[in-house]
Amino acid sequence: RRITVLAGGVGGARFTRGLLRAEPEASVTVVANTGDDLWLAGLRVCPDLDSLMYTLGGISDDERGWGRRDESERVSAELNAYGVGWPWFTLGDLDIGTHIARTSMLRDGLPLSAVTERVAARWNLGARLLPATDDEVETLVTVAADGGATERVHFEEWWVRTRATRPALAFTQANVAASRPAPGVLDAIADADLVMIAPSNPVVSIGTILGIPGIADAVRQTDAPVVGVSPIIGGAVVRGMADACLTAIGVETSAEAVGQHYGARRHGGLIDAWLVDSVDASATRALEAAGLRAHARPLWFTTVDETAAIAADAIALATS
Ligand code: GDP
Ligand code: FO1
Ligand code: CA
Repeated sequence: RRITVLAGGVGGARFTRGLLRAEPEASVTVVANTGDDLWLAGLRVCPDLDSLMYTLGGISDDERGWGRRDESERVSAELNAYGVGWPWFTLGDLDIGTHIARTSMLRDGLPLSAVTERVAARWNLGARLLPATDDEVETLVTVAADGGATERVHFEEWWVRTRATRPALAFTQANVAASRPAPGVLDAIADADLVMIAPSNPVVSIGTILGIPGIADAVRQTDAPVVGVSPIIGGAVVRGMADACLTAIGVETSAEAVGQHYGARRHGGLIDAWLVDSVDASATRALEAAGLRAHARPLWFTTVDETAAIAADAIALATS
């Protein structure tokens, strides 16, 4: 069975780890968000690709959800002393090794997709990892500035430096109109037996992937069923800042509203089925009325086995 997952960082990585346990025989392709990527201290940093690689490779700091386990921060301290980079954005020493390797290959002229394949080959991921695009498409957040003006800051600055305390007025993806899906992305969606939308941030993770010209159409047109898992439980984000992102695009922070936002494929939307948490069971009727298959069950990723059971239920909902 060929399964293609659209994924962001932590939510996408944890979900995919469970999926691989539930479906050890499946051939899984992960299409990863690259909108959080940035140049920092001369290095190309790809937070969501790295969260996926480290988590699936079994080398992640699971408490934080990003970065390597058993990490040290000596190089970051040196960079801070030189005034290079962002003092509030910490790059671990082992993580910097990944960024140097990646940047070196990019400098040699390889596209990000080829670089990712080479870097990921070191770890036994059990899945193929594809960046959504080889082009630099970075998410910018519009926030209010002094004197009634607005300014745009990089997503990581808005989130990590100011913890989403400046209300987001809009999200834009620099350069997105001219970008193209990375090689293999459209085929992975068209040729899949099942497409899954991970419980990732619907705006800055999944929204950014779907904004790359051609990807949303591929999802609408694939012969495979498309199933999503809600990142919202009981009207709240499990972690992160998806609520602040959803508010900016005028979508309520609820499992039902996010399912409706993706919309039923039979009515021109992106999904056929939507898995919500048990506390959101009352939303299933409205979701079904909107043309979706809907089912409720606990959606907390407490253990890898429990996450595998969630992934298995999502597959059953989409394919039963
Ligand atoms: P990021 O790139 O690290 O922000 O990660 P993603 O975009 O992949 O996922 C972030 C989303 O994961 C957040 O909106 C959370 O609501 C969701 N999430 C995190 N843990 C869980 C969980 O245990 N269950 C569910 N259903 N969603 C989760
Ligand atoms: N998140 C933080 O909250 N603080 C950091 O200093 C930080 C550094 C960092 C370095 C590399 C990397 O791949 C990820 C990093 N993150 C950090 C996490 C991450 O950028 C964001 O939490 C997610 O992208 C949010 O979607
Ligand atoms: Ca992210």
